[in-house]
Amino acid sequence: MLPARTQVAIVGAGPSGLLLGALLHKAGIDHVLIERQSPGYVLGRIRAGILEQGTVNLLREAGVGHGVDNAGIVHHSIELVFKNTRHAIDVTGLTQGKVVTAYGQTELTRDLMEHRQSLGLPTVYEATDVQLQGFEGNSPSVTFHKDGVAHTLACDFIAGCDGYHGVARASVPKNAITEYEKVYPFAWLGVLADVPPVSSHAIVYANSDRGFALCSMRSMTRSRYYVQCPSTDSVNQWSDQRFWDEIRLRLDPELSQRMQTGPSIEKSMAPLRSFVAEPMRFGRLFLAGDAAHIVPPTGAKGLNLAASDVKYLSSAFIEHYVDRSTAGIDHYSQRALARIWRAERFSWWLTSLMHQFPETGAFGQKMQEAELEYLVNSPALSTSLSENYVGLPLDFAT
Ligand code: RFL
Ligand code: PHB
Repeated sequence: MLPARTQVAIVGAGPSGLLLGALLHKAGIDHVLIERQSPGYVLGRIRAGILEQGTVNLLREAGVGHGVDNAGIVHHSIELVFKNTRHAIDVTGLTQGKVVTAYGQTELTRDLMEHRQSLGLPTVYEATDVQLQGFEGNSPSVTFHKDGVAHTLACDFIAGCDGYHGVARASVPKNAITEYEKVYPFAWLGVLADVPPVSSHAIVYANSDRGFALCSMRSMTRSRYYVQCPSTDSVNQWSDQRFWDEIRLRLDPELSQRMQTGPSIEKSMAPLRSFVAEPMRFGRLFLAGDAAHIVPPTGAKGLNLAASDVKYLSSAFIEHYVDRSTAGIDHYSQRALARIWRAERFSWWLTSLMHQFPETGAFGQKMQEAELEYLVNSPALSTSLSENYVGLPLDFAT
């Protein structure tokens, strides 16, 4: 039976909504999670792969760290390929011991779902016609249909964790929100294959005059690779053979030769976009994760930013219910946006440095290569890259 009232209604059961639910439950705050899709559909989306230390710590704090602790692959460096040569950046050495962990969004989402199920927390999957009401006043509610039956869930607060195409941001009056957006003129074609990663100790980011390529992993036997391609391409233009031939041409000779290939088990296109909506609070409605911002995946920041939003938002609700203070709620948007804009800058910069744009040309390619030479040889620039890659601190003076 669904309750008719809860403290926090969470819309969207992606990583943001699930993690927020786990943290609220731990703090004794009631919530209901409402998701448009089925659990299988949510798990079928292959997305992010790299977790910052802060994200891993938050998963542990939520009681969901076992998966990443058992199966996550800890990385101390990243590798940059340009002019057919590979260079390692000692990320851990340049950040006083910080690391990143390769662990897929699919696996993380599965851990969060199983945790939720084991606790019997209220979740509605395949909810249709989800609508948000009354958040500008004192009596917000979420209405939806499930199996043809209409439901109304009254609540104190609504957390809009429903991604870029969700209903939460779209429910806000246009004059109350400012949106900043940049759409990149290319996409990533991603392939998942059961072959050992070509470089298991580091993610490889490759700049080449044929376009960007990335080598990542999901385990020691499962690889996730990407190539930059025109936004107008479709998956069926890319046979497995064409993909493997192309990625080899964009890597240095040693990796290209070492790369093992096999049949793809998933293949998808991702458009690249930078997007921020300001503010992230509208009365009793709070946006978190992709509902409020998108980064191009180059810096591996999307999922990590979702996690830091959830950290700020769960702390704000805990301060409200446990400490009877509105300070966290009042500062949520400002605190979250300070970190988001820094991650937007990093993702935009790395995307600009590594990809071929229509205007890049021979001169632009030389400029990218000169900047990459400077980067790998300058401790200052390598440190800047590293401290952004492992994740900036949670709090800034704002
Ligand atoms: P999600 O994962 O989009 O989850 C939102 C959930 O809300 C549901 N929903 C609704 N539920 C109820 N009512 C409605 N009206 C609803 N509308 C939508 C959706 O079904 C969904 O289950 O957002 P969340 O939780 O904020 O998590 C964010 C991350 O998923 C995202 O930042 C990253 O995956 C971004 N991203 C990547 N990040 C990386 O760090 N590395 C990557 O390689 C990477 N690849 C990607 C990506 C995002 C992609 N998108 C958004 C298309 C590749 C793609 C294709
Ligand atoms: C991934 O594993 O999917 C991945 C890793 C690093 C990125 C983007 C995606 O920057």
